[in-house]
Amino acid sequence: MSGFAQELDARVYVAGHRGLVGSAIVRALKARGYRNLILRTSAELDLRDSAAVASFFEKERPDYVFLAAAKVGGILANSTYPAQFIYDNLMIQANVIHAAYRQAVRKLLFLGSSCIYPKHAPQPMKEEYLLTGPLEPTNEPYAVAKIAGIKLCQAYNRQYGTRFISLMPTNLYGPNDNFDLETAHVIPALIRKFDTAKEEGAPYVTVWGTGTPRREFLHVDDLAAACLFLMAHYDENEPINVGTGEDLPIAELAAMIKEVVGYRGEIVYDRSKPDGTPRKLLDVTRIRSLGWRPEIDLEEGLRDTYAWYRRHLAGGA
Ligand code: GFB
Repeated sequence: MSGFAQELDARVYVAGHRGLVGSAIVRALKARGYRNLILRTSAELDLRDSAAVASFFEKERPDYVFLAAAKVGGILANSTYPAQFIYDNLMIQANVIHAAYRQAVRKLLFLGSSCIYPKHAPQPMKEEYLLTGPLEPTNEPYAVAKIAGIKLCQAYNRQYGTRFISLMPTNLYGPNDNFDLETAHVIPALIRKFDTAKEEGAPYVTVWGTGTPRREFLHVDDLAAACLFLMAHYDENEPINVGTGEDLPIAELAAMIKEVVGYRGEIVYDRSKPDGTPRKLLDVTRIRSLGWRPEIDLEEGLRDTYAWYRRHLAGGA
């Protein structure tokens, strides 16, 4: 059992601390009283550069690493920039995981994604469905990189006796998300679209696809709580799913966001845009059996995220 929960003086490196996930992990660590956080922006440390990552680890010698740095994006960004999605993620993971091994990091937590599972996996998706069928084509390069990250952790554990764990989050949302319409995931995209339409009095909002795909959404503060919990309590070689265990159709999500924003116009579906995978619900039996469950329900989380958007980005985003 790790002493992470008690070691408030430990040197904790959060890779990707400005992103949706990394910033939530930093908030959670600070709230628990961790005093020695190691943080670098991508301008200060390019994680795709092996030599730079190796010398950073040699100098800083972190005890614990949360690997939340990644090239991420919504369905359109994944299809538009497949080379960057596979290259950046492979490099970031390989460099950080190898340096963590070389510098004898006590424990590392790698963040994967629910898109690692086969497109037509039975629902809900159990951890053991990994590599049992073809992937969803719109994000295959990203998924292949994330699968490589899991395999890196497992191979290093087996050969070198490291303690590198992998966590598979479902679709995430919350403060510090990317609200750029071309590259965003569905929740920030729809928050922005409905908010702009309300401000401008537009008669309708366009939602991509058919509205029928189902997705599961987890607030990033719940994910961050799970990351700290697993850093303290999970030591298995197998990845572990983190989600709510509940999903809903995109059409229902759109109706909820419309309501939260207070927009009164219509919703129009653009069927020229891809639906992506039909369903992506995680089986969360494993993490539930360890005693962890999420606390923020979707409506509350959407209200919180919309309030954050209004405070930080509305108008100038
Ligand atoms: O969130 P999203 O981009 O990612 O799309 P995926 C989810 C669903 O919402 C798709 C629909 O069916 C979209 O067609 N959608 C409707 C929209 N309106 C919009 C919109 O305005 N913007 C966006 N982005 N979607 C990603 C993967 O897949 O999920 C990543 O590409 C990653 O690799 C991430 O795994 C969690 O759930 O389809």
